[in-house]
Amino acid sequence: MQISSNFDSGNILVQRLDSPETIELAIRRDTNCEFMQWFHFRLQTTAGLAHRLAITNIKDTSYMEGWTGYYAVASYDREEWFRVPTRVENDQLIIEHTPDYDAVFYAYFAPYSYERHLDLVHSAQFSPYCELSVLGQSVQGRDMHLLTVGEQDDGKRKIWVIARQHPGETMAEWFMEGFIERLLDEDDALSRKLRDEAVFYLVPNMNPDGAVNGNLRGNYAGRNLNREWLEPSMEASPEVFLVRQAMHATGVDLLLDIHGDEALPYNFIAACEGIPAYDERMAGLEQLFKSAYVAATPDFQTEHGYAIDKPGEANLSMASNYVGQHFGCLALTLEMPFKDNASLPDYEFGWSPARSMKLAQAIFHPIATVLPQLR
Ligand code: GEM
Ligand code: ZN
Repeated sequence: MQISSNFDSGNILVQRLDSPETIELAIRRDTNCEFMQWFHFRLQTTAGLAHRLAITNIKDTSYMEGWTGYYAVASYDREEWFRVPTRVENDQLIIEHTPDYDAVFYAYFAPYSYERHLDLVHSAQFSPYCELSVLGQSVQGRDMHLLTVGEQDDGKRKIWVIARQHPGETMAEWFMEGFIERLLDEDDALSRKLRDEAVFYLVPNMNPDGAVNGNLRGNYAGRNLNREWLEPSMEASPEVFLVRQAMHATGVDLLLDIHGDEALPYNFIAACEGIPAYDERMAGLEQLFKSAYVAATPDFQTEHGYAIDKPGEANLSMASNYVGQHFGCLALTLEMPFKDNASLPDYEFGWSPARSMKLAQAIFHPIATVLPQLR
C-alpha cells in the first residue's frame, strides 16, 4: 500500500500504514496559518479489500461541527466523486471503504484543479461576449484571471461574481463553471437579456495559491482573504488588493461572493444587514433576490443560515460587507454545503459539482428579478 498527496490541492500526512484496516492519517495545516480541514490524497492498494482510514487530528480542525453528518468523497477517475461511509469515533474521522480498483482518491469535497481553472477561463474567451484579462499576480505569482462578459457601457448594471476566496470551498468554482456555461450560452434567452442589460465581472478563483497548496481558507501568505477587504496589501493579500482595485475602477451594482460552509447542510445567503449603509432599499432587494431564488430552485432555502449581524456591527473586512458599504449596493454571500442539502438529500453523491453548477444556473432568475432595481 502507498498514500500520496504531492499533487494539485493534495493535503494529508501519513502516520501509520500497517494494513488496510490500520491506516492513520492527519490533515496538514494551511500554509503559514492555523486553518485546517481540507484533505485530498491518493491510495494505492489492492481492490476488494476492506479499508479503514482514520484521520486522527480532526479535533484540531477549524470547524469540528463540520464532521457531524459528514461523508467523505472518493473517486477512481477524478471525474465522478461519490460519498463513502464515514463517521466520527473517539474524535477521529473514520472512513470505511472497499475500493473496486487498486487506486482511489479521497477528498473533503470534489477538487477543482488549477488545470481545470485554466481550461475554464481560456475556453471562455472563445465566446464573442467574453474577454479574458489578468488583474495581476497572487503571492506565489499565479495570474488573477478576470472574465468580463457583455459590452461595457455606462448605462448597464455592473455585476461582480467572485468565488473561492477560501480555496477549500471548491464547490464555489464548480458553481462558477456552471454560471459561465449558462451566461455564454448563445441560445439562452435569459442570458441574452442579462448580457444586454448588465456587464458581468467574474473571478472564478480568488485564491489560486491556496487552491494548489491544499489550503482550506488561507492564501499562500496565510491570510484569510475574506478578512482582508478593508486594508489589503500587495505583499500579503494581492488577490484582494487587485480585485478591489478593479471594482473601484468599474463600480459595483451587485456583488455575489461564492463560498462553501462546513457545518450547515443547506444552500443559503448571508447579506450585509450589519453595515451602516444598510437600509430599507437594500433589505427589499435582498428579500426580492431570495424569494426569486427560492422560486427558481428547491435546492435554495431561507430558513437556515448564519445569525444576522446587529445594526452597525458588521465586519467590514469581509467582501460582501465592504462592497455593500462602499458602493451602497446589494452584496450577498452564497453558501453551499460540504455535506448535502438536508431538505433534498442525494445519498450517493451528497452536495456535488453537478448540483453546484445547477444552483448557479438557477441564480440567473433572481439576478434578472432584481436587475431593474439595482440602481
Ligand atoms: C463566512 S462568509 C462571510 C459571511 N458574510 C456575512 N455577511 N455574514 C466567512 O468568511 O467566515 C463563511 C465562509 O467562509 O464561507
Ligand atoms: Zn468561505
